[in-house]
Amino acid sequence: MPEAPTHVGSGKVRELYALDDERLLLVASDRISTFDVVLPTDIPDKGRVLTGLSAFWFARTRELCANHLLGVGDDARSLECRRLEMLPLECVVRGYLAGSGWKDYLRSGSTSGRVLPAGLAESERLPEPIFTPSTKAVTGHDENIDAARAAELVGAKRFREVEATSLALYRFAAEHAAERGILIADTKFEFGLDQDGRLVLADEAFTPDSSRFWPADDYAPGGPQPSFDKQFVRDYCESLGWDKTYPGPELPADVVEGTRERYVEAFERLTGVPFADYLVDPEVVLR
Ligand code: Q0Z
Repeated sequence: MPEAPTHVGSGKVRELYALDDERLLLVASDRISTFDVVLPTDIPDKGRVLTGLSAFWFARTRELCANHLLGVGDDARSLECRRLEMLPLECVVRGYLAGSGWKDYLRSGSTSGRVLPAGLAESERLPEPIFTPSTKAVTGHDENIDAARAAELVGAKRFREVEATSLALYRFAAEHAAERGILIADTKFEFGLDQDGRLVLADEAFTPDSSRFWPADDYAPGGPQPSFDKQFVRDYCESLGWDKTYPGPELPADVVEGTRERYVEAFERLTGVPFADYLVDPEVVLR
């Protein structure tokens, strides 16, 4: 008899289980967070959309970098993964100036120790994508660090490898997404090492939870951009005057349904696969 998976970790909206010594199961729930708070209302199919997108990108980028994907669960919301020795680094690539990159730039003209051109506007496309690693904070926000600090954490040679690999992955996905009307403003990767010390892409890849997705049609630098997936949720929460502390508000049915449609739209635009086909046979995104 196969043993029941052991729960080994929780993220905000995902759970991690050990299948055996070599394999993990990463399960994406339908929970949604906004302003760093997980809301009490689920978005049906969100976990399946994110799992399908991750699997799609892992399959499409395997020539650029090995990854941890072993298979997609029949439930369409779980990924069977190779268990790795994780690097203590959040590998962030920014193609546009948003979030903490923009905040850093306003204060110092730089982010993660990288000096940027003067006069950039919020959400502006950068002259070229930049690698802005951060440390994994156990609680609170990840802290942007410079290349020297990142190289201390993983070694200079490994640092150069994760930087080059991260930039190549971002360029590939950003170009694919832009052709389909979605700007990937920035993204976060986690890498691990296999038994032979080879670099392996782990965790999730180019999901709207690990990346900023913007609708290309509405792109207008000079201020914050609407989120492809979460904008209805943010607008609704702002309309309440909620103070962004726990507990978050319940979402009304129209916000839930509109948000679900945006996730499914992102899935279908990026993969080219009807979401209903993915639910019937999750491995369709791997082909
Ligand atoms: C990923 C995380 C989640 C909680 C550990 N292939 C791997 N090998 C070893 N460790 C990990 C992976 Cl993906 C690993 N996390 C992040 C994900 C819930 C934490 F779904 N932590």
